[in-house]
Order: sequence, then C-alpha cells, then structure tokens
Amino acid sequence: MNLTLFKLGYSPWSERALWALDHHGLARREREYTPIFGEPGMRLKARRFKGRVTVPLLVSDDGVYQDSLEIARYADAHGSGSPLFPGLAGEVIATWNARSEEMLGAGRARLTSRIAQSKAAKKDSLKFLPGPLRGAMLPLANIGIAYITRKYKLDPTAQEADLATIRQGLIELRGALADGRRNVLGEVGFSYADITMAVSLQVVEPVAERYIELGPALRECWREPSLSQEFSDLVEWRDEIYAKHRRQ
Ligand SMILES: N[C@@H](CCC(=O)N[C@@H](CS)C(=O)NCC(=O)O)C(=O)O
Repeated sequence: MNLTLFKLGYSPWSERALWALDHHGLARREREYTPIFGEPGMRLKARRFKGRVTVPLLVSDDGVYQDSLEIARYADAHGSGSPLFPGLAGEVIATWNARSEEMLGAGRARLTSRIAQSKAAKKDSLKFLPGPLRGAMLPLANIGIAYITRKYKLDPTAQEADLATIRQGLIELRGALADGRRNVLGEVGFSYADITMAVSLQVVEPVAERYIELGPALRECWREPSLSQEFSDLVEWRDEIYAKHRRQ
C-alpha cells in the first residue's frame, strides 16, 4: 500500500494521525504542509478540487482520508499494532475525540491571538524559510494569522469562553482517570481515547520538544500556565502516556 501523509509537524491534529500510523508500523511518505502555499499541490495529489482541505490528510491507493480520526481508523484496519479502537469502544472514543476537537479548537483561537502579539513567535512560525529571511518576511506570518483566523472563524473576543472550554475538557479527563486509572477507557487499556486526550494537553502545556518541536517563543504561546498548574496531574499523565506509548 502506497501512503502519503500531508502534515504539519508541530500541529496536534497531525500528531494524532502520526501517532496512530506509528503505533501500527505503517510506513508512509510524509509531506510537510505549508498553509496557503501548500494547498494547490495537496489538492492535486488528493484530487480534491472543491471544499475545505485540512491536514493531516492521508492519500492511499484506495482513497483519501481527511481527518485525524479517519486516519487513525484507517491505521487500525491496515496496521499491525494492538487495536486502538478495541471491541465496541468506537462510539465512546468518538465522543472523547469530539471533546478533544473542542479543546484544540479553543486552544487554536487563544494561541493564534498570542502569536499575533509576538514577533519572536511569528519568526518561529516561518520555519520553512531560511533563518536570515524570517525577520524580513514577518508580513507573511501576519497573512498566515489572518488566513487561519478567517478559515477557522476564530473569535479573538471569546478568550474567556475558550479557556472555559479547555478547562471543561480537563475536568472530564480527570474524572475518567479517577481512582488511579491510567487509561481513559480504564480496564480496556491503551486506546485512541488516550492518544486524542493526551494530545489535547498540547494547548495546556506542550509536550517535550523531542516529540513536538516548537522552539521557545512558540512554546510559550501554546502554554496556559494557570491550567497547567491546576491540572498538573493530567500533564504528568500525558507525559507518562507519551513515555510508554510514543516513539521518541
Ligand atoms: N478535525 C480535523 C482538523 C484538522 C485541522 O484543524 N487542521 C489544521 C491544523 S493542523 C490545518 O490544516 N491548518 C492549516 C490550514 O488550514 O491551512 C482533524 O482532526 O484532522
């Protein structure tokens, strides 16, 4: 099977798909996506000429999978690792994934506002350019911010509501992990529910650089110091899940 994955290396949405593909040992070609400029090439390869396209996007011989959850299900059907959607857990996992989508969506709105105010973070977000060019190309970062704000209908005035959305997800995760449970689905063991919720913590306290490289300025923009402190038990849990189940 020929697989090509379009992804953004620093993005938690892409991380969910990469983790599932790695878990199942599925080899693929990876194409790093550049917002705006990378779109025509990706549309051509995926033969998707209409509608919205996002990454991660997986092109295989038998179709195009656009959404990290779909890619993870694909990996489960074609890979060799233990199932990430075991038995009848699919629906429950979809509910956790929906919760993760809300958290990441709220996080995207908050961190985009923070990047908009940080010259250093804007420079870091132009990693696809050679270092010396980044300063001169800062207007490009502003175009990118405006594009993402429009595409995902981000509302910079909803900062408090977004923070509350992330917090609510964390409260639910804490409930699932009560009484010493180390997996979101308890006795079922490691599943995609752990992946999607562990990755959601990225908008609270980014995981170590060896897993997702951000650089210091961008890293600061992804952090929610108040939540990171209040939910340090969950940050610890996320680190443990990564150490146990994610390749270095
Ligand atoms: N539900 C989708 C969300 C994907 C998503 O939001 N992707 C964003 C973040 S990586 C993206 O493609 N951003 C770049 C762009 O829109 O150009 C998934 O889980 O795959």
